[in-house]
Amino acid sequence: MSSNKRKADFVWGVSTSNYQIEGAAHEDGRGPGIWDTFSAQGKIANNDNADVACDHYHRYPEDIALMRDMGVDAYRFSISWPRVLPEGRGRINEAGLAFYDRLIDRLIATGIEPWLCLYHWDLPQTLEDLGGWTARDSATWFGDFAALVGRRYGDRVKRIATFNEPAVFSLLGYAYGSHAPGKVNHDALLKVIHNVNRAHGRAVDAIRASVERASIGSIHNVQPCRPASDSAVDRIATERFDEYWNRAFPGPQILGTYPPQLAEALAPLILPGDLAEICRPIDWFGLNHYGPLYIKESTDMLKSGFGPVPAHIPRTSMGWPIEPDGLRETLLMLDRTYSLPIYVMENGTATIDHVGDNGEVLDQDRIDYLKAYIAAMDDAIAAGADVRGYFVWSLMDNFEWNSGFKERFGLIHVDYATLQRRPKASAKWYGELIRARRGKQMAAPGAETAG
Ligand code: IFM
Repeated sequence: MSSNKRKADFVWGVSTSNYQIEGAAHEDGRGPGIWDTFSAQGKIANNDNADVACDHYHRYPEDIALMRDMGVDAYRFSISWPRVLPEGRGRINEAGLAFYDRLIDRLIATGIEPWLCLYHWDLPQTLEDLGGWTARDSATWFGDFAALVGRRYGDRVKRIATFNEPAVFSLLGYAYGSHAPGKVNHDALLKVIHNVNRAHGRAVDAIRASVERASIGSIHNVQPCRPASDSAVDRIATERFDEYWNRAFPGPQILGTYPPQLAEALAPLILPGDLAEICRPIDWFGLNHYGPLYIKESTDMLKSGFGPVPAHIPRTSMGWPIEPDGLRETLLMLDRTYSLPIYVMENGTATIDHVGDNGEVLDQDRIDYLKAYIAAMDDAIAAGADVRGYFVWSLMDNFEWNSGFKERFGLIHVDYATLQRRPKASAKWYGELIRARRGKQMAAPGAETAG
């Protein structure tokens, strides 16, 4: 596809995930998931939980109206596995499936394209009790779940991703213990990596078989890994960490091979035929990107850990480095390595937002961040990277996993006491950017633009 055509079709969107916004944790037959268990163990800041979250389950019409006001082309959301299959397999919960029918139908009626992600970290607890992703059977469970979703929504939804950030939930869940299910176990981590990859392959096949003209991707967090110091040990730790964080999933899924250190560690788990089952043709690469990582040798299980961000680099309220050029570098690297069209499926920042006396939320830091990162994406496109869309994380403030509600990533402010939504200054800014860019595309179809 020529770069002219690419620009004219560029997709501007916003992203969320089911567990972070839906709430209704105990309604309409949803089963428990691993994050419900993890939260009940007191593992979340401020002892928060997502039982209510943003109450999107009931307020989705208002949320779609807010998206319409912003003028986005597309909305990326995820399906709650325990809402549609309360035990993870077998018994289907019709009420859960019907919720996503309502959501999808309303998006389409509003002119917003639904982009569906199958797994954003909400594993049914019943499956976890059977070993979760450490069990080889998990690939079959996930393939069956994907087939159910494909059959039910595939007439209306064509853009489907298998997993969101498999490296994050695997490593934080099994190497660092800071995310559900809160384990620290190297053997388990290796099994999880391989089984999640096998599950991806099964899901791709299930979606191809059930959805006509499906456009399938997988969404990965990819971040340049930089040694926190010049020492040899930090450089070695960084190489090791880069394999686990950036390459353990896209490598086998798209290129059919694990990176070298992982290939050796995983050898006893890889059965004949596994790699062919994992490496199924997909249509696009979903990139989630926030900033680079500074890695140091550590006493953690992987002997690699998160080091300090150099003092001169600005940081977000979560301490994440703000380095837009890292996005340009990452997009060009992905384009060279995987040769797939790329969609930026998440980019954004946590900021400390206050509601002013007149109800305004002036989040200039978020606007500055988004402007700089979108400019870096433009630079990557100008340098030849095949980037076809950009989605802000996130549509609205939400449950930021083990940080609870204290970190706010939204374009829309959510008052968790009243559940009132208020578009922040950044929502207005993003809407204007989309209109300006679309205006240029329509004025000169196919022209390269930089608004
Ligand atoms: O909130 C998360 C999201 O669920 C996955 N990507 C990163 C976001 C910000 O931490």
